[in-house]
Amino acid sequence: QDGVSRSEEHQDPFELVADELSILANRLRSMVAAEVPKLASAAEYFFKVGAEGKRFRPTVLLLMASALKFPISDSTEVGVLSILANKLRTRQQNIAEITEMIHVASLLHDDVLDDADTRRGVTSLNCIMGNKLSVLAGDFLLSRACVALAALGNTEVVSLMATAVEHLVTGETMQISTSREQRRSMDYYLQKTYYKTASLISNSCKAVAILAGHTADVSVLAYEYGRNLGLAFQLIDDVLDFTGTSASLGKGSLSDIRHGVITAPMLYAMEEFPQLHEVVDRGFDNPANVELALDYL
Ligand code: GRG
Repeated sequence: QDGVSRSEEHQDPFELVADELSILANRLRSMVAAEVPKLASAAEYFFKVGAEGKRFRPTVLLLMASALKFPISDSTEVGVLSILANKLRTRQQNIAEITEMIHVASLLHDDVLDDADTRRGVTSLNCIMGNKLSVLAGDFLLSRACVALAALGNTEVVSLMATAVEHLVTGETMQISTSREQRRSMDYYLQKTYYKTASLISNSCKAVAILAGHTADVSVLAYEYGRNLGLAFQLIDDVLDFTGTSASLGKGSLSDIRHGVITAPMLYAMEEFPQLHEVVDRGFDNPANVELALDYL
């Protein structure tokens, strides 16, 4: 089997970076420590054991860092090259930390916008500490991410990550302010999904490639990989919103439809069943209408 053993083939990707993930968890907790006690407890909330989420983005980035590590031979145990390789690897790990901080900042703001009561299987921060502190904690995490980015001293990487933040905001805006036509367009959905989910993953994958000194063609491939993975991740997330349970999702199911957000499963169903357009037009404030739409899915 092309030199890949059965056990390697089926290895859990999260397991492959388990040690690095626990180092990342500790580093994140110290990176988000705030001076004022209220802000400190708000900022650390989603970095505490039990509220850390799946850590999909750090896992992808740590695996990307391992695949794109600075190439030195195994015999180079000590010396300038191995010191350099370790230094570059640490910088790649920093991107995983920065990305998770940006991601959590977006979740904090998202829960305020959606008035969500559950996130990552625990009560949302806005429910516990209120909207004001949730927004401030998100702002705080973003500024800590900026400090960590600046420390890397690479302007191209700063620009990539800032663009990803801009795209998160753009994608969320596209989601909350859509016209009737836009809500029914697959192109609009894919564009919004790129901004809202895939851009952070693709730009951070590219940053990981750049920080190990790879050429432009490699960093573009890393970007494309992240973009496709991010789009696939969101498509699956959108299906799970219909099929998952509160326990498996860490939040209530059917949240998209209840918020009037039309995602890919509904768009495909609308293509197949034109009568569904009328149901969608009526909106989903009425639970009976939600049930009616679900019959088509
Ligand atoms: C402050 C950066 C910033 C942005 C503000 C609110 C907003 C603009 C953007 C929201 C973007 C958003 C929540 C996109 C959804 C991305 C997504 C798929 C989240 C869920 O990711 P998972 O499943 O979550 O990886 P866990 O909890 O496992 O980390």
